[in-house]
Amino acid sequence: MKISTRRDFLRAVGWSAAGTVAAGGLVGTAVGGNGLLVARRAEAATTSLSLVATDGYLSVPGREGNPLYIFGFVPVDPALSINELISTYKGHTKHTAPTLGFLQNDDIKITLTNLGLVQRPDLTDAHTIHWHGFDLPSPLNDGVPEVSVAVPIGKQVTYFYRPHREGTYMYHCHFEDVEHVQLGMTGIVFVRPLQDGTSIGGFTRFAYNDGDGSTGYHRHFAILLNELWTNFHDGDRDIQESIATDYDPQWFTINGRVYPQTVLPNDSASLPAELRIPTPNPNYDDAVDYSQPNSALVQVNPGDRVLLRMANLGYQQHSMQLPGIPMHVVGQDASLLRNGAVDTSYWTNTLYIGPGEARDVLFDAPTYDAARPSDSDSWGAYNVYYFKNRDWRKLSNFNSAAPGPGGMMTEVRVYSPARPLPTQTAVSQTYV
Ligand SMILES: [Cu+2]
Repeated sequence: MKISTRRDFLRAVGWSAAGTVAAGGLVGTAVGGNGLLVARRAEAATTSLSLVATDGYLSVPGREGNPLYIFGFVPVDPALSINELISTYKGHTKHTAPTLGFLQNDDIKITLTNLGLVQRPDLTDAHTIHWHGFDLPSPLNDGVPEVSVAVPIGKQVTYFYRPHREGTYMYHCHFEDVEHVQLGMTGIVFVRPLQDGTSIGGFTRFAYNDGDGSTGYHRHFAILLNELWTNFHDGDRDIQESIATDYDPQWFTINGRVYPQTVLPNDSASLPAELRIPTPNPNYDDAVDYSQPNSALVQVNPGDRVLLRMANLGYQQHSMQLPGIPMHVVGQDASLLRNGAVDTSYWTNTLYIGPGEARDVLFDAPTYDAARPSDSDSWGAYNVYYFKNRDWRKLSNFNSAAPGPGGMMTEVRVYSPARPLPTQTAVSQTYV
């Protein structure tokens, strides 16, 4: 395509469907290594969703009555007008951002609306969405403000994606990114392989186009690691500068929660109060928000093959352990760990993951044994295995008077066959 006008440019980078969508569709054929399929499905779909960007607060043990100031993304009804979005969501953000899952080669449109900040009306920052780790982004839709557009307060931009390579990734705001990422604008995005829905090796759902079922799973869970450093959060709240080289976080989170918040279910207004995380919002006369929607609880049946879709958007490396259950790392940074015919996946009891990195980790849930350490919740009796940071300094909740571990830890609950869990229908589903 000869590019002579701005409209041609937008078409060339995929902004306008008319310029880029190939007609028809072949079911994909594997080419080369890494299980990359290139063709779109004949029934390739378009998914549209909407997010808003604004500020708010979240609760951590040790800061009772003094919640941490955050920025974040909230999923919203696309039918709402900008004024309706502002009146409903401005100042009521959440962390972490919703886990997004799409099928390889489908078209995705995400509309981002910047609602502005209640606590900092002086701060006129734009926001963007950056899908981190994708190897074929169109620059205009990549959310890096220096080379694409950013969304000013009161405005909307619709991003367009067609993810060609399956795997687990992450997304974040890229505007003033050291600040906005730490403030909470982070989430997991994953791309399901075209192989999904076929039956290979006894599985119908897979992490990758592996061709042999070696990345098949029964249940999958999004696990996003972050840290919280009070200076950034209190500094932004109070119009004070933070020096990033002094970074010294106090809380270590999974999906925006610290243990034992991590084992509460996904937030829902239908839950009893003791299963939700209330946050008094100082900007609204301490009216209660529920700002930490995403559970890190891993509920499984004995014998399930389980996929942990992990990413780290903190600024430190973490080492995660699951004592009692070996972990099989089959994917790294959205790449199948296979080099031609050579299997480069590995088994480990300690998983290392650096900032901006992703891992796909499989494990097999053990049989239920009533003689092992066990407990029960509203679903039933379970054996518990702890998925936790290896570093004891990251297993406490700063300043909290509550006894016991905290921080970057959650539970794998293997339920008694007396009441098995139903088939999982969504990533990170929780059962109460
Ligand atoms: Cu931002």
